[in-house]
Amino acid sequence: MKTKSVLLCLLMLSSFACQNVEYVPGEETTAERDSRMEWWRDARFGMFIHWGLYAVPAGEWGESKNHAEWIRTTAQIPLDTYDQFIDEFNPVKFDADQWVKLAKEAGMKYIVITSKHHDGFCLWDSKHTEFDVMSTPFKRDIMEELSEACEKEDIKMCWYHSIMDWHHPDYLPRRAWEKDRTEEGSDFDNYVGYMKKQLKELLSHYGDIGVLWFDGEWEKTWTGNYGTDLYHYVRGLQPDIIINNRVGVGRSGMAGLTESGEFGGDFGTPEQQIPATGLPGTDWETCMTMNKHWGYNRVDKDFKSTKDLLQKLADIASKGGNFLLNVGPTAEGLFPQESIDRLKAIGSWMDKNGESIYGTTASPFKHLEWGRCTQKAMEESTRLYFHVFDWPESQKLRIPGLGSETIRAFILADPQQYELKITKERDAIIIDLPDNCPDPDNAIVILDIVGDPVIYEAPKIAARTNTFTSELQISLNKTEDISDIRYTRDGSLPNESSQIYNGSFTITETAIISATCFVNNRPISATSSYKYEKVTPLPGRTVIGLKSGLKYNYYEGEWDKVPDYNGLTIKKQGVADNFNLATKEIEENFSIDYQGFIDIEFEGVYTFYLTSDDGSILYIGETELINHDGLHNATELTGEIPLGKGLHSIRISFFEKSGGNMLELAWSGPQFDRQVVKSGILQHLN
Ligand code: FHN
Repeated sequence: MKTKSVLLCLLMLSSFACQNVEYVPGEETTAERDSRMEWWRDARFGMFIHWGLYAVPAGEWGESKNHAEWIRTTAQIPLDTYDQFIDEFNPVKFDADQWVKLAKEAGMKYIVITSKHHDGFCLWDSKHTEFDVMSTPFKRDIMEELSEACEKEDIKMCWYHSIMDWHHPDYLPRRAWEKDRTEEGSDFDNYVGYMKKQLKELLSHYGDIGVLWFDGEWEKTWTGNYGTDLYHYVRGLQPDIIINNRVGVGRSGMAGLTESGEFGGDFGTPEQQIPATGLPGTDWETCMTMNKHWGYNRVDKDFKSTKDLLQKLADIASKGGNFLLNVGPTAEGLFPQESIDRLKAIGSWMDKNGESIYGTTASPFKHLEWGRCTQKAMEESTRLYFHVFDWPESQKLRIPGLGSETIRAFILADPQQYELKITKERDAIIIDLPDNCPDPDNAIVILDIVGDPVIYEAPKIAARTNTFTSELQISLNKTEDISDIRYTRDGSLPNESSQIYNGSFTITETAIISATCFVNNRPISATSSYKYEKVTPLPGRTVIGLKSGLKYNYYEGEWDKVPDYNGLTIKKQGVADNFNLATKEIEENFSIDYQGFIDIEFEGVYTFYLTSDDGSILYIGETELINHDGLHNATELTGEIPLGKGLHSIRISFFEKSGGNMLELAWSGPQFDRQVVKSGILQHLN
């Protein structure tokens, strides 16, 4: 064989070798990761489907109709009773092609379906359990039919898979109320082995899978090491698959983002909420129900409007995230009509405006009064998509602080792309709009600009508190160094003769600070404005006979909010050194009511930071300063209050239902930065 042909063969062999690149943990380059994430980042919009045995009871059990996919736990249904749903699951109206077409026509690019939810029931033909769809009268592999339908429609098939499994004998822990299911002989590593075998089925027999959406990772048996191992295992089966952060631990509750230091998979998963701002450098996807339940609930008709869903889609895309919108099919295999109606309406909007969502990146603006913005880089220009939620009556669309040279503007839905007039006013670009709004839910106005966007943010106005009792220091900051900040104290619009900011200044009376960035005496940014009010402090008291610590009353019971203590039996009472739950006797279903005094050494405005899981209410004197009541994970609310020197009564009422519990009160004042309230200044009257 001639040298040349040998070389050619070697080259061919090496190219084949490259095409079957194995996944090697830790060896993925940024470029390779970007390539793997590209379809997902461009897609922006997917369908979540929660479907399983729980569709049979459809949320109803006994007197309650508010259950859904958690029904086995929320209704405390024993395993053998729940297993009977197997004989009733026969979704004869299920049509995979119809489902996939509904998703595609809605503009969704991927479908994430519950291959197995927490109840452990498997929607595919698994060789590793009888608790699967082949044991039902339906006897069809739903995942096979769906993956084939997705293949036909070029929709990415993705699996939701619950780590938590309330059915498998080796999964731990058991449900607290399942007294009859011993943990004896259970081996969690056996369960992990079972889960891996099932994942191998799901990643071997159904084609390329776009995303593995893990869930149910929050119980103490699942660890970061299990998570990292499972991530590598799954990538080893399908190297190009994308895996969410719930494979690991450290997800900050429903905020869905992984705490630093923990392994976060490929993207964060805010649930039923949208982050307040974009998260530069972080891939994330908000998942959300259309009504109040993930799984089908027959009586839940509280569906979000199409307008609300479209504006959520725009808000999420403007922050660089994906939107995973849920459908909970019925036991017959049908999407609820309310879901179909919304999917179709969203689809008709996407037909005209999808370009403003797909393949876009986050807004270059921090805030737009009338809507949102997404953007797309072109060759020598950038296309800005303005999502106008509130069509201005003036027919003038005001884009603040845009320093870029404009090229043209037009309505995306306008087939003629009629050019709209563009003018400049102070720092803003003004686009003249037609009087007829093309879409009251979200109308897209396109503005093409030269190069990358040049945005001048309005100056930031900062002070320690929003109110003050004697004086307050004000500072102004900006994000670039080419301009001067000019400001006024009476709320008037700064102009070329207004005071130039050259360092923080003090106010001693109520003032409205307004600030704008100027270059060559021309405003280039929007104007920030904030009112700082001078207030009278609540008078402190002198109280004789105080002792250190707080009085507390301790109660046990099950509540969804801070209870009304009148008529409740006090289980225990005494003196606590601080607001720290140290006197609790159990981890769930308890409430503690703390009362005492806090000693204020210097008059001024104090900020309190109340963190709790579950609910809490902070009272200072007669003021309910922070109401952080209700069921939630450990999150913080703040409040500020002007206090005179001396003693002020303080009270925190707290309750915990289930899951983690914690309570912490921190504060900052005229003489100190944020710190946990120290025990030494808390006192009580015997
Ligand atoms: O417990 C599940 C819940 O049933 C649902 O699947 C959601 C969807 O993301 N995830 C968990 C709650 O965070």
